Amino acid sequence: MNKWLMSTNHKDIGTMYFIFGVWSGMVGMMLSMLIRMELNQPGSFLNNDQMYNVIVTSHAFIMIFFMVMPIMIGGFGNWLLPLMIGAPDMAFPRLNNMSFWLLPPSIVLILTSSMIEMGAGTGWTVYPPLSSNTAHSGPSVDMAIFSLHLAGISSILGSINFITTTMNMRPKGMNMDQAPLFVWSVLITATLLLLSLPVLAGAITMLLTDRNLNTSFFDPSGGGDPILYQHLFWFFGHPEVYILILPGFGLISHIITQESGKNESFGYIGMIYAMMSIGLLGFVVWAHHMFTVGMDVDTRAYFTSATMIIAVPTGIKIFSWMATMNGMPMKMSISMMWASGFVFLFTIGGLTGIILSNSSIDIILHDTYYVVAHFHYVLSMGAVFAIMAGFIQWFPLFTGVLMNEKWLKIQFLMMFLGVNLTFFPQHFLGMSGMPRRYSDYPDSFTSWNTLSSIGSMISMTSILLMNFIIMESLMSKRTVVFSKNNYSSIEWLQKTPPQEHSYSELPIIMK
Ligand code: HAS
Ligand code: CU
Repeated sequence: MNKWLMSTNHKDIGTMYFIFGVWSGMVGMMLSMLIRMELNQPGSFLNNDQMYNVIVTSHAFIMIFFMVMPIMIGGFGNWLLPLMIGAPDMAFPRLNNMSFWLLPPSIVLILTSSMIEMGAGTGWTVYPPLSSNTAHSGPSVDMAIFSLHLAGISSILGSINFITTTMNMRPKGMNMDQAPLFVWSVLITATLLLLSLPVLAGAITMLLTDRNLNTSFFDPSGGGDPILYQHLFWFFGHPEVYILILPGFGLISHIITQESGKNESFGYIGMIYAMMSIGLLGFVVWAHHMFTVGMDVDTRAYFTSATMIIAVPTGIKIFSWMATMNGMPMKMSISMMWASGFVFLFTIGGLTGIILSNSSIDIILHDTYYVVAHFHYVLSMGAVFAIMAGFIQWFPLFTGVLMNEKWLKIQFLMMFLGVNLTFFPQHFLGMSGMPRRYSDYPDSFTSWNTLSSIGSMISMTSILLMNFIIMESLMSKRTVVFSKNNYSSIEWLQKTPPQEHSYSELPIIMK
């Protein structure tokens, strides 16, 4: 019991983050299925528009703060980062425990917030005046704010831990220009978190006092300005989207390098500078989320240009991954299928981002399903594909057992089909003007919406299959045998119990 509750072990804490993240992912997925059921055909299914918006809001919060971040940073970061730099554990093991245990109370707050009174139907952006006490009276929005406070504290403490570990606990011979790319990706992500989260905390605390203590930071009738909230939110919000993808970039680099049989990633130093540029530029493009607030043309020109420049370091990453793959065997491992799926689909999502960055085009597309399609290509097919690739790649390290490869392949193909069927049609809906965060639509949008809902059911089935594959592997206990540090020549040894193996021989440390 205390092994988990009071754990100071980076692997056990990493495992708890994985379990927490997967559980939240299931909740987030069920909410998304409710969304797709409501939108499957015109007319009302839930018969409650406020509830629909509460579901959309909870879905986003849970997927971002309780699924992607805990799994990528908490799960993979805790498990792999100390091992990759050869450290015995994280720098502050008890702080690490506290970072994790702040999350359960935080998710309880966000879930109860949606179950009491009217719920928080504000969207994950929580813009006033919709989130003010006039449009959202009752404690739901306040509880959502407290939930974000806790999740934010958790992330800030975690970031301090990762930065300190990376800086102070490397062996003497390992300079930063020799550190593995995943270590770099987590270091940069932690820096972004440390610089952006306090701004979000400030914004939502100002909202809290506006709601409860009669301040008027965002209320024009008291001299405030709701646009100020949007600036503060997106100064956090844009770096946040790179926080969601950068650790995935790190995972993908390792998987592609390893599975292509190379010793190091193509353009290793360039990959580091690309991630640093993406992180840095991520702080100066925030107003591309606010082109419709009535900005002057110079400001629009600046934010459009600055945003487009991010395609350059991102392109460096894409082309370096492809160069690393050059000459690899045609027969792919399952994790390599996810990794190549990532490179392909993330690029599609990135290109629609470039289209949205044109301020004049964005006036048309803002708040339509085109934006929803864009961010699900970079998240559901970027971040989630990176998580799946990493999870399958390192599953033997985490658990000591092997999954069924044939089922994993079927599961990959189902998921690939499902997510594309769900989100590709949303580009067309967006370009035809279908707005996001509405529970109904005109009849002319029916076909693409039905197709999208069918796609979401295929994705859900593939996730259920993944659960089954994991359970089957844990129950059958096919243990791992490593031959000469070659990961792809893992053999199955059915009879030996997993405890008899030492996993320290695993070749996870690589450049
Ligand atoms: Fe984004 C909205 C622009 C990357 C996530 N994004 C969102 C939202 C989320 C999100 C969650 O400018 C919605 C937030 C909300 O709730 O309202 N995004 C970009 C751009 C990039 C980008 C330019 N986004 C991401 C990543 C995310 C993410 C990564 C999470 C993982 N995004 C926007 C804009 C909006 C937006 C607008 C606001 C829309 C609105 O109206 O609300 C870039 O980082 C993407 C770079 C990647 C590539 C692909 C690889 C590069 C290659 C090099 C060659 C390409 C070139 C481009 C030279 C570009 C291969 C040529 C152009 C062609 C069209 C061919
Ligand atoms: Cu952005």
